[in-house]
Amino acid sequence: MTKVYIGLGANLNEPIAQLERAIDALKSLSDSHFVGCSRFYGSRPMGPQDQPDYVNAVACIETSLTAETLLDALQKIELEQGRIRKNERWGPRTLDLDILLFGELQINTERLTVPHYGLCQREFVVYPLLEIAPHLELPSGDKLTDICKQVPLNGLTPIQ
Ligand code: A4P
Ligand code: MG
Repeated sequence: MTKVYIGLGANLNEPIAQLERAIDALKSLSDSHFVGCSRFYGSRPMGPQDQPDYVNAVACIETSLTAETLLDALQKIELEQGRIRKNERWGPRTLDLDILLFGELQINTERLTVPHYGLCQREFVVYPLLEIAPHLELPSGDKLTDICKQVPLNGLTPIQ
């Protein structure tokens, strides 16, 4: 089994309910065991500012799926929750599920970049991650606690 951290984000159609539903879906993933989830956090939109604030969280699962098969499953959950992919980069969405870390693996394929390319810069990723994995080290050897020191909170607020 591989320990995997998944970033959850939503800012449309009752984002809290979207995240709750996504967590239920993660609990039902095949060949996987749900370990836990951070609190939910309100965050300011990264990217276009003319969109609602986001609700973000980070969940942990253990899985024997491959990273590609897990991505398929996560994209299926996004679609089931009404995600419409538009061309606008960083635009609003009912649900976004990103593979942040997949064990110690570093993946660079057409479909997958792991660790997630934005992991170390985004307050709505690093702080929820720190909450559930305070001793985490990235495959690069960097400690999550050190990364957090470089990332301002930017208004990130726990809402649960
Ligand atoms: N992909 C590559 N690597 C991964 C990975 N590690 N996990 C590919 C998941 N997917 C990965 O994703 C586009 C493609 O990325 C997928 O087909 C997959 O093969 P997408 O979800 O369709 O597109 P996207 O999410 O709109 O693009 P992007 O650039 O990944 O956006 P982000 O980085 O997810 O940002 N503000 C706040 N406060 N909170 C947020 O959560 N999220 C975004 C979206 C913008 N602003 C935000 C937030
Ligand atoms: Mg995404």
